[in-house]
Amino acid sequence: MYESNYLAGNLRASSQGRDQALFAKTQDGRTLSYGEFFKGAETYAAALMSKGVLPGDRVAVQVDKSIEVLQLYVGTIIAGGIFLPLNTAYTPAEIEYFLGDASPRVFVCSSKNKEALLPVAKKCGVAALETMDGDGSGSLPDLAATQMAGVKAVPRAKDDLAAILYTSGTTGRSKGAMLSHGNLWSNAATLRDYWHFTSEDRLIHALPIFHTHGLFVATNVTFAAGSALDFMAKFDADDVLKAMANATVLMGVPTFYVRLLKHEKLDKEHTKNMRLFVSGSAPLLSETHDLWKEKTGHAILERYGMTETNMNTSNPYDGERRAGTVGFPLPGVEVRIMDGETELPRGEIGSIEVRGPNVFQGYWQMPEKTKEELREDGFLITGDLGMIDDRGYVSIIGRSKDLIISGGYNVYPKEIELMIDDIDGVVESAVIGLPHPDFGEGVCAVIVKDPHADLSDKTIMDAISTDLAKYKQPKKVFFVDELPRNTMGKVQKKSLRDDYSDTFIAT
Ligand code: MLC
Ligand code: AMP
Repeated sequence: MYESNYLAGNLRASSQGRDQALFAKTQDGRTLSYGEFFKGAETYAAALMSKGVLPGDRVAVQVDKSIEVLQLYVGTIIAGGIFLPLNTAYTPAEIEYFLGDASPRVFVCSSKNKEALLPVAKKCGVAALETMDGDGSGSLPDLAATQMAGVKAVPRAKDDLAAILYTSGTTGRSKGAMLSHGNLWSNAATLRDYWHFTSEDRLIHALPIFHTHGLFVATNVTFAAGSALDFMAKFDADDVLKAMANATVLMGVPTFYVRLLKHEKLDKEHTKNMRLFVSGSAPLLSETHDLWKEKTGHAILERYGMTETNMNTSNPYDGERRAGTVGFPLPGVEVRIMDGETELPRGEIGSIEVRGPNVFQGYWQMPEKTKEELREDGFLITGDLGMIDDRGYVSIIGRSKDLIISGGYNVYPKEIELMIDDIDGVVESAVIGLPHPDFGEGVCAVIVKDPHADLSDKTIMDAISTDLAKYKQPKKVFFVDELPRNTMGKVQKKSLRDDYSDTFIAT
């Protein structure tokens, strides 16, 4: 029934014949078997088709986390559509850009946001606006409930698109990374094998499901192995610690581990059922790695990925998991360190480039951007700086792209600088990331104002907060007389980061 659809067929195959096996348990105690999950996904596929979704149509989704969202994801794939998840923190102004750029056939939002988003959807020519809430209710679930399961999957090949995930851009404009059926499945199968996932596993799923980490790494690997999910609405250290009694794996961003380490009950006893702790999306401090090992006896396995590539490298399952490194290139993935057009030898720092079946198809309707970052030989210029040591471990040393990663969310300074510079009385601004004990990096704005302007941090925040997602908003604003510049006139963000480095860290 699913065979002709590359991704859906593969996701389904691993649990074939095991329809009674547990797929997910939610926090309110609801359990869902694989059979029930896929039946529900088929009704979502039928609902989307009844709304006119044709192969290649985009289905944009900004809703609270629920199992039904995963059914909608798989249902979109079964219907031959392209799933386009959006961060729940995005404001209507931010959503307008995505809907305008991707022209989805269907947009699914929370019922609480419907009033604000209806005019936005109309303006962008979206044919159908549907609702879906965290408790599984809404107009789309209602429609799905009237549909029959058993719909035949729409044929889709390996190179057809399965998803578009927007990543913010250095110019301030977000870019839609196009991921194919083959991109997603190859990575899921590789990670299942590399991390020894089996049907005996139970993964604590506390990540959001609008990004690669929670949607593809955690969920697709679970499908690929026929494992089960402990499905949580959001990260809560208490809940996660409790779940460890029956679970085997946790995937998280470094903030998860930092917060769990603060929990008084974290010890070897509470983690004894667990076999694997995975960290990624942002750098894990060696200090966090070492403390975790000391308290739990487990070495966190750090891996490195990107929206454009899924996962690229991973520390080994067996063998030394080296703190401060992201391990080895995954099977089938090539990593090289470049200085311009020259490949550097081991031990030298340069630009990290990756190639493999995991690497995306390019940016949606941005051929020029795609050309800038995806080389003709298939290597993607990641924008990360790193090196490979003599044993083959890859380390990320920094970034050539001007990017802040806060609690695993990417924040591109340019987007915020453009908004701040638009405020009356602002001469110019620089947005930087400063060391933050909880989020890794905290967003800060350094602003030069007109000496006669009556501006305070409050007036700045008032001016940008309506249109900017909360996690992107500066947690601190500084006013200065001028920004430091080099001889070329370029703002020296490193010097600013040094000047304000203690802002969030008590000295
Ligand atoms: C929430 N806030 C954040 C924030 N998350 N601010 C900065 N950065 C963040 N990441 C804001 C809240 O709005 C709130 O504002 C205040 O900070 C404190 O919120 P909180 O209650 O402590 O936050 P919480 O809801 O617990 O969320 C923190 C978190 C969450 C770390 C659990 O951000 C999270 O789940 N992050 C994971 C992101 C992720 O999945 N990244 C993967 C990308 S994929 P106020 O003012 O209202 O108090 C990728 C590729 C790869 O990168 O390699 O994986
Ligand atoms: P995103 O665009 O959200 O997919 O973020 C991808 C970026 O996150 C990468 O280019 C890296 O800069 C960063 N990243 C992901 N994993 C790690 C890691 N383990 N260590 C350091 N940075 C990471």
